[in-house]
Formats: sequence, C-alpha cells, structure tokens
Amino acid sequence: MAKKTSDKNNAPAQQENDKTIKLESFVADSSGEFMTSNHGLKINDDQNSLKAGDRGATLLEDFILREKITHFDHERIPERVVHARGSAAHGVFKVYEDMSELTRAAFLCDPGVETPVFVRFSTVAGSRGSSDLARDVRGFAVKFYTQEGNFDLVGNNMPVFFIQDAIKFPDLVHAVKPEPDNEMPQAASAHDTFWDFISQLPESAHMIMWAMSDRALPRSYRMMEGFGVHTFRFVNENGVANFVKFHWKPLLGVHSVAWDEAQNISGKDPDFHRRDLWDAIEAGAFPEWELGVQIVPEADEFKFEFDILDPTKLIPEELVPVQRIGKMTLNRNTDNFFAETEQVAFHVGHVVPGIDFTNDPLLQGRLFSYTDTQLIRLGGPNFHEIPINRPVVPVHNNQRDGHMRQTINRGKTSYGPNAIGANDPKQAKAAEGGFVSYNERIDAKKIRARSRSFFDHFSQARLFFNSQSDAEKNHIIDALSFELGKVKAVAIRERMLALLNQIDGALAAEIAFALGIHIPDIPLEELNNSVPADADRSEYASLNPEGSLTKSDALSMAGTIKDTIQTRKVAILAADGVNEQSLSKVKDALIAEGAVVHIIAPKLGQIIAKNDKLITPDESFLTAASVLYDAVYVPGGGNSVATLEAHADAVHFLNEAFKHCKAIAADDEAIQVLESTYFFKKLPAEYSQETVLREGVIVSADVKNLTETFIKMIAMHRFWDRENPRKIPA
Ligand code: HDD
Repeated sequence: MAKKTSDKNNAPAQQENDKTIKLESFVADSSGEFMTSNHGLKINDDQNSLKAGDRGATLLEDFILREKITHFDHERIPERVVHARGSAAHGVFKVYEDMSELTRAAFLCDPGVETPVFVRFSTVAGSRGSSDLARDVRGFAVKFYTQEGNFDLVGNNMPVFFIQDAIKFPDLVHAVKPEPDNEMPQAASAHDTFWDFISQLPESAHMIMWAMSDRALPRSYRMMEGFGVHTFRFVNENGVANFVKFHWKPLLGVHSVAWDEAQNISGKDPDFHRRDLWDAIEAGAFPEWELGVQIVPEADEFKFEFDILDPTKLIPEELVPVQRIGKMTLNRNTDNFFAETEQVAFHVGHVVPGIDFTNDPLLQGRLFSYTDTQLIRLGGPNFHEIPINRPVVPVHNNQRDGHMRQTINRGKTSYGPNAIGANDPKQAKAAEGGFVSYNERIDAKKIRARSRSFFDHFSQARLFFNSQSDAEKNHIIDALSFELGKVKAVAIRERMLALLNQIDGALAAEIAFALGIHIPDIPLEELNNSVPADADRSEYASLNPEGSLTKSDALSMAGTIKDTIQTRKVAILAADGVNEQSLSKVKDALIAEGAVVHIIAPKLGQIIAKNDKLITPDESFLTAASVLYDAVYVPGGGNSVATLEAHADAVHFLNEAFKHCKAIAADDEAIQVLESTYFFKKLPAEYSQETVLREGVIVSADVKNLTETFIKMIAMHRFWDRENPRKIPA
C-alpha cells in the first residue's frame, strides 16, 4: 500500500498506522477512471439530461439524472447539536512507560505499542459554517484505536464545565445557541438568553471565568491544553482502582490571540484554526501533546475541600501534580472531510478494560447522550460500521440488521446462549480481555438531589481569577464587560454582577463601571435559582468558603512554553527596491527555527530587489492581513521603504501588529516606515547599532543581532504590557 507522503517542503511522510491502513480499503480514487453510475454503469453524457427533442421536456425515464439529483438532494446530514464546527486529523499515541501498576489498559502498558488516534477539535455553540475564532470553549475529542477496542477521551480545552448534572445540558445549550425567535447571534454567548440562564446558576461561576478568559481564544488548536474534565478511574490487573484526571499538554505551549484580533480573523479567515492545523500537518510540523494524569487513590476521595465528582471543580496541580505518561502526534490530514471529520462519532462510554467511570452526574448523563445523538445524526444503529468509527479489532456480537448494515453475518445464530453455533461469539473472561465494570459499592436511597459537597460555587472561580497575570485579568474584565454589555435586560446584568461579586469584589466593580450600573445586594443564599419545586431554597444555597489555595500557576498561560517559534507565521513587508540580502538572511534564519515566513508586497507577481534579484511575494496587502500573522519584519532598501511608508495598508499592517502586541522588527534603513505608525516613539539619544525601541519592537542596522532578538521576541508570543495605554489606531 502506498504511503501517503507530503509533497511540500520535503516534509516528513505522513505515516500510516493500523487504522489508516484499514481505512485504505474504503478509499476511492477516480484518477484515470471512467465515470460510472452508483451501480457501475459507465456514463456517456454527464452534461445533458434525456429530453424529448433537443428543446423538449426532460423524460422521467432519465435514471441517470434521477440518481444524480436524488443523491445530491440527500447529501446533507444534521449537524451536531453542539460542537458542529470542527476539524480533525489522524495520528498516533505512545505511552512513555508501563503504567500497569495503575491500569490494565494495554495501550498504556507497553511503550513499544503505537496506538492510532483520530482527533477532532471544535467550537461548541456555532453552526458548521461558523467562524473558528468565536469566543467559546473548544472540544478536544480523541479516539484511540487500541487493540482492545476504541477508547474515546471526549474532552474540552477547559478543565471544568458549566453545569453539575447532565439534566441541565439541554437548558445550557438552548440558552447559548442563537435565540429561537430570530436565530441570532451566531456562534456567540454575548446575548440575553445565555446570561439569563447563567445568572440563575451559580454552579457555572468557575467555568464562566475560563470561558471569559484567553483560553476561549486559542491561537491554534495546536496550542491548546485538553482536559477529560471528569474524574475517571484507572483499574489495574488486580482490580485496584485510582481516580484519574486526564490532561493534554501541547509541546508548543498554550497561546491565545487578542479579542479584537479574534473578531478580525473571523472576517479575514473564518477557517483560521482549520487552516492552521491542516497547513502544519501538510508541512510536516506535526502537532504534539503529552498525555498527563493526576492520580488520586480511592482512599483519598474525601480529602479535598471540593468533591472530586463535581465537574465544576479541577484538582489544582499544586495538590496533585500532573504526571506526563505519553505523547500524541498528529501526522496525517484527512482524505475526505465528510467521511472522516463529519462522520466520526465519539462517545465517553467507549472505554477499554482498565479505564472506568465515576458517579459524576454529568458524566453519567453523557454516557447516555452520545450514542443516542449518533442515531439521529448518522441515521441509524450501524454508525459503528462507518470506516472512521470502526475499531481496528474485529467486531463480533449478536446485534443484527438495521439501516445501511454493511456486515454480512454468516451462520444461523444471532442469539446466545446457543448450541447450534457452539455458543459463539463467546464472552471473554477478564483474563481474556473482557471488560468488567469496577465493583463500586453503592448503598443508597433513590433520590433526585444535589450533594451539599457540590455547593461551593465560587472558591475555584476565585482561585482561577487570582492565578491570572494582570493582562489575563484585564482580558477577563473586558470579556465580561463586552458580553454583558451586549445583554439588553438590565436585570440580567445586575444578577451577573451579584454573582461576580461573590468571586471578586474588584472584578465585579470594574464590570459594573463598564456597564454603568451598581452591584445589587443579593444575598448569597438567593443566588441559586436552580432549585426543585418542593425544595427548601436554603438547602440549595450556594456556599462561598475562602479556599485554602489562593493561587495556582498552572491556571495562568503567562508561564507557558516561550522558547520556540516553530510554526509561528511571520510577515515580511517588501516592495520593489527591497534590500534582498537582509530580507533573505532574516527569512532563512526564521525558517531555520521552524517559522513560516510570507513575503507581503503591494501586488502579486514579482518584486525587483535593489540588487536586481527577483523575489516572488506570497501575498499582497489585499490578500493578507496583519491578524493572520504572529510577527512582522520590514527590511530596508530605499525604494521599498518609500513605497511602504506611503502605502496605507502597509502602515495599517504594522499598526495592527503593534495593537495586538506582536513582535515587530525593522532594519535601520526602514525606520521611516515605522515613523508612519502610531506607535513609533522618537529614538532615545543613546540609539546606536541596535535598539529595542519598546517591548517587542526592534530596529537595528545589524541583521544578525536583529534576527536573534526578533526570534526571542516571537517566542514570547505577545507583549501584553503594550495594551496599556490602550490606543485604537485601526
Ligand atoms: Fe458533549 C459532543 C465534550 C458534556 C452531549 N461533547 C461533544 C464533543 C465534545 C464534547 C468534544 C464533540 C465530539 C466530536 O468532535 O464529534 N461534552 C463535552 C465535555 C463535556 C460535555 C468535555 C463536559 C464535561 N455533552 C455533555 C453533556 C451532554 C453532552 C452533559 C449531554 C447530556 N456532546 C453531547 C452530544 C454531542 C456532544 C449531544 C453532540 C454531537 C455528538 O455528541 O456526537 O451528544
């Protein structure tokens, strides 16, 4: 079988694995083939329908026309009710060390085993065609095709969730989706119904802080953390269980974009994240994450200030460190979006022996929802036979028939026990790999209730806020001021302020100021309106203890990896007369560090450099935009500099890059271009060969020094301090 290779930049081959080899047998490639009907008949005329005379009515007899149109009419399937907008890729996972002390999951016990994976990233609220850059949670769903069946880790890029019980999920989704009377706004939580719901539901406080933070605006899917959210169980060969929380840690660090930038990207390239993932894999810059686990012995279940079954709580890494146990690499793009990305069906209930559930009431409800939703979305009970969903191991059971059944089951028996078929397929003993549910003791009354241990709704929201850097805190305040500013009903804004006031008085005060209203005095006991009809409200009152941990560094992105410029996109602005030597030196140095460099010029075609060399720009100012790049460099060269200085789009490009706190470099010769920007400040008297004008901006006559400093600056990702004082140039 042919290895799928990447044709760009001599990038490494996109490797095959067990799953991709199995998928090959379903792949159709029409190169060099005749066109046929769906039933194999060769088509002679695909341009004209069958008519009575050349101007005549089309004949019902035209089975070719009917087949083609009918298929077209049925091309669409319902989009996912949530996470409709997504992008996916193939890859592999390998564990670093044998984890059999903790789990019997075979793919985690043998560092020699490479497990194929398929990963789908998504936004939550928007429709299939919505922008990637909505302020939203991101889905991070991983399907491991293990030798013991599929294990799906269906997580998000935030470690907690809005609600504690699955019964509230339809309410949450109805509230956040576009409003039902006018289907507005698309892919946005900034509207009345969402905040109306949230303002009645203090259990959402912690997740709201995450959703309003920079985590909701990732720079790339490749630069996001992932979390399994719930506490799961690892169970070893001896039946000994430990609680486990799953994490994905991206090797490129965790990075975000600015809100203004996100809104601009949504216009300039709504496929920004999809393109970024696709391009990186095509270029052989395979995205990588380490799988992390936090392990809590069963005996420690009650040792925390929060309930580990409560999905609105995380386990701070200071209390239980994350052990990195393996690495996932995404190394192959899909062949067909619909067949793979759209038809993939994840389910938290797809587990393998050694991984088990807990009684987290959100997880318990999810265990029902995922199969159920595929029945409507994929049209019937045989969605597991769709190529992307098939495990790499054989499937044998007595389930039969149904819409679109592919398997031809041989034999007379489709029941068990049976004697006619020698009782096959047979059940597997635990020792033979049979799944045995963890033997958890449950001794309880049947009751609809919420445990008191779930009622501290604010201390971790506060922990999150307190753990943010100043810039991150400002972004949260701005996000909440924006979102609540879009809310029309003042009563909703007020209730939200009362909730936020429980998290942090200064936070609430800043937002109250932005909204021009006062924080109402609603007592803590009255904040929770998610109360059963017959309940005594006081039983459902929120708690707000101080919490013994005041700060957790892992919750901030400030301390993330900042020592690489791998895959960062850098724009070089150039025009005729550009200094080719400095352009090429900087470009080559950036590429050597793994960056992606684009030359952007006033027009496409070719630039004639000062030394008469011809340079082909990648984009023009018309097709490119500052918000699509991480950094910008302006080389010297008299005519080029004069052209750029007078070119409004070039100046705008730099202004925007500055506004969005990106690294900017210019040759000394190109200083005039910077002088046309709003951010240029007169050079200090001590200006010599190289000068960092202000944080993240360097001008230098020495290309070598410029390049070294520029690379360090790009690795820093953003210079958020430049947001203050905030000027709006563009
Ligand atoms: Fe969910 C899809 C993640 C709670 C019901 N969910 C879906 C996807 C992700 C998550 C990543 C997209 C999978 C894909 O790419 O195809 N969901 C979560 C997380 C949750 C969560 C991390 C909380 C910890 N979800 C949740 C609850 C329910 C659902 C409580 C229902 C009771 N989720 C669904 C669903 C979806 C889904 C309706 C829509 C499409 C699909 O399943 O396949 O069943």
